[in-house]
Amino acid sequence: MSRGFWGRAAALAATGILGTATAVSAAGVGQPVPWQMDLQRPVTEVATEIYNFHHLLNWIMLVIVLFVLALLIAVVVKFNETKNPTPSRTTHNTMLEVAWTIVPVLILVAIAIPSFRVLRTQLSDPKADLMVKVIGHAWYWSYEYPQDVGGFKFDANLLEGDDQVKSGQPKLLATDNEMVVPVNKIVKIQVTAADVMHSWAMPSFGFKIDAIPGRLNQFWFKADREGTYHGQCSELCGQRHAYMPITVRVVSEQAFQAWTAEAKTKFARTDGGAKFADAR
Ligand SMILES: [Cu+2]
Repeated sequence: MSRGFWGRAAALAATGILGTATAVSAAGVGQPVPWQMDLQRPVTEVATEIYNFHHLLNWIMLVIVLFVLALLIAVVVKFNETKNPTPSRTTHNTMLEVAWTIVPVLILVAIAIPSFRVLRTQLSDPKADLMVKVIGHAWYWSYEYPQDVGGFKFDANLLEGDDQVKSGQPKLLATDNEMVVPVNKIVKIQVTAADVMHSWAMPSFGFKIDAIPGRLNQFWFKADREGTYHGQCSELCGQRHAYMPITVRVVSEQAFQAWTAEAKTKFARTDGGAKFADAR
């Protein structure tokens, strides 16, 4: 039996609210799913911290909204003209004023602590096991792997038409060549652009990073789950901005070795290895 629109919407809203109770609910893994209410399942430490922080904020907001709503209802019911014909002329209440200054400060402090924790993780900059250079082009991404894993580069274009249908990959999110990285390894990406500004964004990894011509941005991730993850360019970069998706395949160490061995022969060699900025 199919539920109507409102039934479905209500069920999803309930899932969304209840979903906040569990650390990780069953939203899309590596890609969005129809009627998704939650964030995509986080697969890195940074993404997990962002996810938990997001849910903590939702709970705090829910409590505040319900509290203010209760106050409003109390005002409407108890202090309307009929019930309360001669209103109080009180203008000051020191205790109340102290309380409504201190309580929000405490709430902000409580929010600041996990917020700074997320920042600390994001900016921790651990030693890289693998460096990959990511270059945004109008309108596709290209990837360069350093000499120690074979020294090659390739483009990743949108998988369209029959190719997309045959691949079984999601529409507008899959690419012909994928960025492949090993699981549980610290991968650092150095991101730049060849023409206009782009942004390399991967929801399951919990970050997006601007790709800016003439500049090198850097970020790291350590995916703790094998799988295929999809993202999109997130900087409005022109006519085909919506058609330059990002696909990352996280595989086992052995599968990664096998892939690099094949990639070395399949893709263009980089002479002397891709040029990487000094990174630890
Ligand atoms: Cu772009």
